[in-house]
Amino acid sequence: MSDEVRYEREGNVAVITLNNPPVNALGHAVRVGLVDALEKADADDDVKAVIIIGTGRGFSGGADIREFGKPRPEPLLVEVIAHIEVTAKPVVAAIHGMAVGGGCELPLGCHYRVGDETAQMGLPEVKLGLIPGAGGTQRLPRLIGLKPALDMIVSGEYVGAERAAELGLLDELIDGDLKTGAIRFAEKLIANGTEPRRIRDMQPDDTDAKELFEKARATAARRMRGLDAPQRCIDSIENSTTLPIDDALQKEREFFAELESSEQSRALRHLFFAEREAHRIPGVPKDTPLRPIARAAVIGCGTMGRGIAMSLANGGVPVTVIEVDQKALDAGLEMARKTYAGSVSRGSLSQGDMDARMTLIGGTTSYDDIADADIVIEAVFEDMELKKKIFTTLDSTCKQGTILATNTSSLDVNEIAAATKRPGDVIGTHFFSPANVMKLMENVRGAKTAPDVIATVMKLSKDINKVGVMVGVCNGFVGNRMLYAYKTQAEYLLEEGALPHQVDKVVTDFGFPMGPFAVSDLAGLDVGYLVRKHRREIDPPKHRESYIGDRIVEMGRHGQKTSKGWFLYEEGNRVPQPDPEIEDLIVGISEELGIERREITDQEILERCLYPLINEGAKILAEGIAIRPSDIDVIWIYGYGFPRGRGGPMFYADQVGAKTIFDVMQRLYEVHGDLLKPAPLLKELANAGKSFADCQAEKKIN
Ligand code: T1G
Repeated sequence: MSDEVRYEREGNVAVITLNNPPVNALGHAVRVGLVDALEKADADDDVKAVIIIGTGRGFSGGADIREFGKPRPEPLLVEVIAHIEVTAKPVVAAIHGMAVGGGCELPLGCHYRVGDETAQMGLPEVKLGLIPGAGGTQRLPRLIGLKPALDMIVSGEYVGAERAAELGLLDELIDGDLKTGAIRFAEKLIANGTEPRRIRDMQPDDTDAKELFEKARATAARRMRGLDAPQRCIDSIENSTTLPIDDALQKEREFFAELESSEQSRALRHLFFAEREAHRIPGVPKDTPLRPIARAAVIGCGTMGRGIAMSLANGGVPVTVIEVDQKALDAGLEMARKTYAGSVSRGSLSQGDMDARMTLIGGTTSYDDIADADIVIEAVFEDMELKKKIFTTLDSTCKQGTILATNTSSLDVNEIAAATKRPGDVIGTHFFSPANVMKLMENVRGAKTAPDVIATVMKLSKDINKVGVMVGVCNGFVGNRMLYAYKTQAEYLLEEGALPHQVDKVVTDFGFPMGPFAVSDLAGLDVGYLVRKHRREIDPPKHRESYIGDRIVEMGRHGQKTSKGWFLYEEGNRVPQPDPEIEDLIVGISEELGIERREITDQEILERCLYPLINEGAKILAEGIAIRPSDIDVIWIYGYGFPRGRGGPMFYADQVGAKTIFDVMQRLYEVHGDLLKPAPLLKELANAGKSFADCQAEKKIN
C-alpha cells in the first residue's frame, strides 16, 4: 500500500485508511492507493466486509482542488467510486470530521455509512463554481430525497451527524471509538449475511419534482445572482428523475467539465486559496505562539462597538462593553438584544443561542472592570485625539500582555500606538459595518506590532468566523483607500454628465449587490459628511473633491434613514428611486463648475470606476501596504461585495489584462490629470506582459 492509503485486516474486516494530511484530499496517490486496497480486499477470501476510514481532522476534504484546470491522471474519482460500488463485499464508510465534496461522494459509493458525533457531511462544490462531479447529484437525491438533496447541493452547506442520521445519510451513529464501532457494524453485516446496498439501484422519489425544481431555480437566481453553478446543480439533480443513472452520470461529468474551465469557477477556486494564503504573513511564522484570548472588551457601544461585541460573543468569547455612562450603555446593549431578537424572529438564530450570546456580553462604565481583558478593541468616533486619550488610559489600566486594538477605519495606527508605552501590543482590527454581519477583518500592522499579536489577532478572526487580512498603515489602509479612488471617479462622472442611477446600474450589472450611491444612502450620508469635514481640517485632500454629496446632506437628506439621499425611498421600501430634485442639483453643480455635460457610456463608467480602483491596488502593492494581490481580492470580496464570480479586483484585472487597463488609464490620465496616472507597477506588468498573479508567484511566502 502507499503511505497515503493504508491497509490492514481485523478478523474478517479489511480496514482501508486514508492518510493524506492535512485533509485527506483525494489526490492521485490516494485514488491509486484506494484501488489497490480494494483489489487486495476483493482477492482475500477471508475478507467478508471492508471499511474505509480517515486519519487526522476528518474523513476527507474532497477532490484535490489543486488538480483542477489540469489533466487528471487515472484512476479518476468517479472510477474509484464505481469500483467501490460494484464490490461484491459490503463496503462501509466510517466518518469523522469533514466528509465533503468528493469526500462525501466516496461514502455515497459505499454500501453503508457510519459516523461519530463529529461528522460533518456536504457537497460544497457550488461554492467553487462547480457541481458535485463524482455522482453526488445522482446518489444523494436517491438516498435522502429530492428536497433535502437540492437544499444541500445548491447551498453547499454541511449537515452534522445528527441531521445526517435523520436524513439516512448515516446508517448508524457510533458512540466511542469510530474504528471499533465501524468494525462492529461490519461484523453485524457479515453475521446477518447482508448484501451490499447500492444507492445507484434506488429509485429517486420524484414527488412534486416539477414544483421543487421551479422553486429551486427561482431561489438560486435570486440568492446567487449571476452564478452558473447553482443552476447547473439543479439541472443535474433533475436528470436523476428523468434519465437512466449512467446517462445522468455522463451528463454530470459534462456539466462539471464545462464549469471547471469557466472563469467563475477559476475565480471562486482562486478565492478559496486566497483566504488561506492571507494567513501567511512575513515575519510571523506559522508556529508563532499565540496569546490566550479568554476575555475581551470593547470600548464604545455604538453601531460598530456593539457589532464587534456581538461578533466576539458569536464566537464564544466573553466580552465587556464600556460606555461613557449607564444610559448610553443600556441603550447600546438593548440594541444588541433587539438585533439578536430580529434573527430569532427570522428563524436564523434559536432563542437559546440568543440567550447564550447575550449572557456573554457584559457592560460597565469603568475601565477598572476590563483590566484583566486579553484584548480590548476600541470602537469610538474617528477622532485621533479621543483615541489617543483612550489608549493612554488602557495602557495604564490593562494587565501586561493585553492586546490593544483600534477599529479605526483609516487613522494612523502608529500614532495611536505612540500614545502607549506598549506599541508592540497595539494593532488595528478594522471591522466592517454591520460588524456582526460583515465577514472582513482588515487587521492593520503597526511598525512595532509584535508578531505574536499579529498571529493572535489573525487566529481570533478565524475563531469568530471572520475573514482576516493583514495590511499596513496608510490613509484608508487597503479597502477604503481603494474605495476612495473609485468613488472619487464615480462622483466626477456625475459632474461630467452621468446620473446616480446610471452609475449604480453599471456597477450592479457588473455584479455588485448595490451601486456606490445606494450604498452611501444605506450607510447614512451624514456619517461620511462628518468624516470628510473632519479630514479636510486635519489632512486636506491633494485633489479637488466633488461636493455633490455635501450639498445633499446640507439639504437634510441623509439617505434611507430620512427616506431621501442620492435617491428617494418610498415608505417601507428600500428600493432606490431616481429623484429629479437631485438630478437638477447635479446639473446645477456642473454649471457652477463650468463643466459641459456630455453623454457618458456604460463602458466608460465601468472603466472609470474599476480601473482606478485596480490602479490604486497596484500602488498599494508597490508600497507594501498589502502583502499580495490576492489579499486585496479577499478584502474586496468580503468587505465591499465585489462579485465572487469575478474573483476580486486584482484577479479580474488579470482577466482583462494589465496592458488593456494601462492603456485606458494612460488615456484617462491625459484627459483628467494626475489622479488617474497609471501606477508604475501596472505599467511594468503591461510592458512585461505579466499579471498580478505572476507578481504574487514571484514573491510567494512559504
Ligand atoms: N484540495 C486541496 N487542498 C485543500 C482542500 C482540497 N479539497 N481542502 C483543504 N485544502 C488545504 C487548504 O488549502 C489548506 O492548505 C489546508 O488544506 C487546510 O485547509 C469531485 C470536484 C475540509 C472544511 O470544497 O472546506 O471534491 O493553507 O485551513 O479549516 O465532486 O479545508 O494549509 O497550505 O481549510 O480544517 C470540494 C474544501 C472539492 C472543501 C477543512 N471540497 N476544503 O477546513 O482546514 S471539489 C471542498 C474545506 C470536489 C468532487 C468535487 C476545508 C475543510 P494550507 P483549511 P480546515
